[in-house]
Amino acid sequence: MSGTRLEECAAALDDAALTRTTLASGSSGLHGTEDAYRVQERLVARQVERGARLTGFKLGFTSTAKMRQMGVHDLIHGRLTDRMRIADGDTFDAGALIHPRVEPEVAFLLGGPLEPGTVDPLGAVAAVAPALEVIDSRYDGFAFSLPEVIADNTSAAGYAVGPWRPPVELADRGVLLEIDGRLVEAGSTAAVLGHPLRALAAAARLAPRGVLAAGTVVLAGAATAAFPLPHGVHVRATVSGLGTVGFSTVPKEART
Ligand code: OOG
Ligand code: MG
Repeated sequence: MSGTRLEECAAALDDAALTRTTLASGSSGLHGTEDAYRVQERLVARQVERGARLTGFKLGFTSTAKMRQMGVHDLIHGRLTDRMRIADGDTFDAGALIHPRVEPEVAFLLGGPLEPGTVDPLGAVAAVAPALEVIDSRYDGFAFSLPEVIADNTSAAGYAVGPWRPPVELADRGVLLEIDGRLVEAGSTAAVLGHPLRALAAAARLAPRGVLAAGTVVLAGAATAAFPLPHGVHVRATVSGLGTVGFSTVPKEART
């Protein structure tokens, strides 16, 4: 694809997010993951031009629960910005989003740079925490091809991270997603590539050089399927041994 065409794809996705409209899958003519990551780069650059600051790196489709839900079977990655950050315990206005979903994750905080191809990624980890990711596809009905979801910055829209703690063993920890105290999804950290540290190793393999710098948050990918995010509820994720993270959503009638 020409540079102009890549830029047009990024602009279409950017406009969809800004105007709360969706694109039809297949409308872009986007094929191939290399072009898709080029579009993602341009899409994120547009957000940065509007003042967003890059804060993190996210992996997607690291669990079979997610791959099955979305019908996409390859690991993908995207970028997180400060504009997507939801403070733990805060109230989040999802009114600017199209059709948000929420999913429970594990987050890593890098204490030092994670160099490409690092075999022992734990050495770069300063802290771990339970996390919630809010995803919001800019495609109709969350229906997309692999290149399309990559171009769309892997549906990234928001993320909340619980209290950071020094790394603990993350193998086979129970993961719960609750809405107003009702259990809506349950799984295990083992669902994330067998162990969330494998997601971190994948990040080291896939991230462009310099992206995984000290202070970067890395989301390992959802351990369960994502759940539609309702208005006016409290959402909570718990990872056994790691703790909880939660936020409330603004009631529909209270939105401005
Ligand atoms: C893409 C985002 C996938 C995950 O944790 O697997 C993702 C989507 O499901 O729309 O963030
Ligand atoms: Mg996710």
